[in-house]
Amino acid sequence: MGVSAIEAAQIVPSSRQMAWQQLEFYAFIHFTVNTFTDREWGDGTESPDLFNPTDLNAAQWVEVCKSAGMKGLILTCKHHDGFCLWPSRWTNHSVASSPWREGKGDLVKEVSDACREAGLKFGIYLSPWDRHELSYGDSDKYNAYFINQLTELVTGYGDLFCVWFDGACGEGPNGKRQVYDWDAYYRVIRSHQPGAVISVCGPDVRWCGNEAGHTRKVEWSVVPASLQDNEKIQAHSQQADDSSFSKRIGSEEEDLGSRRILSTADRVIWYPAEVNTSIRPGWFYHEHEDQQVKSVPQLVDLYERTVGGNSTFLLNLPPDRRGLIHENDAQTMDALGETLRQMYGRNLALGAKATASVCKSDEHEGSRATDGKPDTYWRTGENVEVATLEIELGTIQTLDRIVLQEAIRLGQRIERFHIERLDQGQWQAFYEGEIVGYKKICCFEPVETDRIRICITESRGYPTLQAVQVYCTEAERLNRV
Ligand code: FUL
Repeated sequence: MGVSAIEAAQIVPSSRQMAWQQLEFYAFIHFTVNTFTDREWGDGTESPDLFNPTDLNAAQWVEVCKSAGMKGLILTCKHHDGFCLWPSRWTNHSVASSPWREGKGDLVKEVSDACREAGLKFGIYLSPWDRHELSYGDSDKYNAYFINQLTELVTGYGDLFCVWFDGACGEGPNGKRQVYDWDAYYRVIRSHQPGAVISVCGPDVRWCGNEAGHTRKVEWSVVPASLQDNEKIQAHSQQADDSSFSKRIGSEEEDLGSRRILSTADRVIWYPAEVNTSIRPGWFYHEHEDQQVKSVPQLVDLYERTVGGNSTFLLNLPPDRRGLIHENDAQTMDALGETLRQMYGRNLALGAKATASVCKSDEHEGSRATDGKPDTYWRTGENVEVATLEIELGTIQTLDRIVLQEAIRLGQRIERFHIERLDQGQWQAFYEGEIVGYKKICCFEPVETDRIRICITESRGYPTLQAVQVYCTEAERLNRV
């Protein structure tokens, strides 16, 4: 029993996890009959006649996502009400029975095509819980139905970057609780979409534990393997048809990967976190929430805590009854993108001289962390767990953000660090941190200096840094005004 820190550092991401992590920020799109009934959960009795967006334009959704700097989009192809946004041959409860595009439409196709055209990755949400389908609860029969639908989606719409499953589960009309055959679902995905991560109720991407935008101070990507089954447990998922989920903080465990946790684990895996939340209180569009769109400063804060906290950021944007992302949300996303581009547009350490206290070889010398290249990195030799990296900015600069990235292909290793600046010949610490992982955005009050030093004081085996970037976001923001 127990895994050592060195053993944990050997665990690395799969190539699909690596590709997914690099997307950083992407959209959830919740859209179905609920948009027209003003509900969060449909009960499956909704008539397909209700589904009739008057002005649907997937290109607008994609443009909105791109304007904010998002790299992908996940569409609710079927939510709990069972209504399919594509003309599934396994049910009539779909767009084919709706007045939209006279029953000839295929929204999954329109959205996946729009994504491809605009260079966004496309992913699918498919709810296993289906409140319309009569076979639900007759486990084998429903599992076959579900696999048929899943197969349509994973074979008919090009490459997917993600299949997103939640664990919601209920009783079928026969009064029996459905038992999902997760392993069979995973096999279908792996065989047709080997590049797609399976998220939440899946082996590749971990739900951060809440939908309120709460983030952990320390988010490990190497965690006990037992967490892989966590969200399959129905008690952990949304329990009621309301918006209270967006205020609740579940899964309170703050520490999932420290040495203390490792010492109690049987096995650890690479299982990185995704933070999902909605730009409005609900997942689906409700007119009465038009004035409750999160503000740009709130979203910047979320971005810095999620993407900058070794997680990815999955932000929901619900299209309205026209089939468009509402102006308030669209304008906010555009302003968010503009703000992030301003804040993170000018890396003051790009190409800066960086000197390491120790490095494994010339190939991994300190300046590899400031060369702006994603595939080069600084690392020390084996068993050198404490090291510093000094960066010369050339002239005195004002800074308030430092972005650090580990070369996670070699595992997640840094456990504790602080950052110092040279002030009249003296090194002074101004920031203390714990993990880094794929990306850590260190936010602090502006300091002035021409030299900083990253001091890694605890790590697993040896530390690496693939990137050190330095920004003065406040000045960039002020320049704009
Ligand atoms: C939950 C669902 O119950 C919500 O309606 C929403 O789709 C959210 C992302 O997942 O489990």
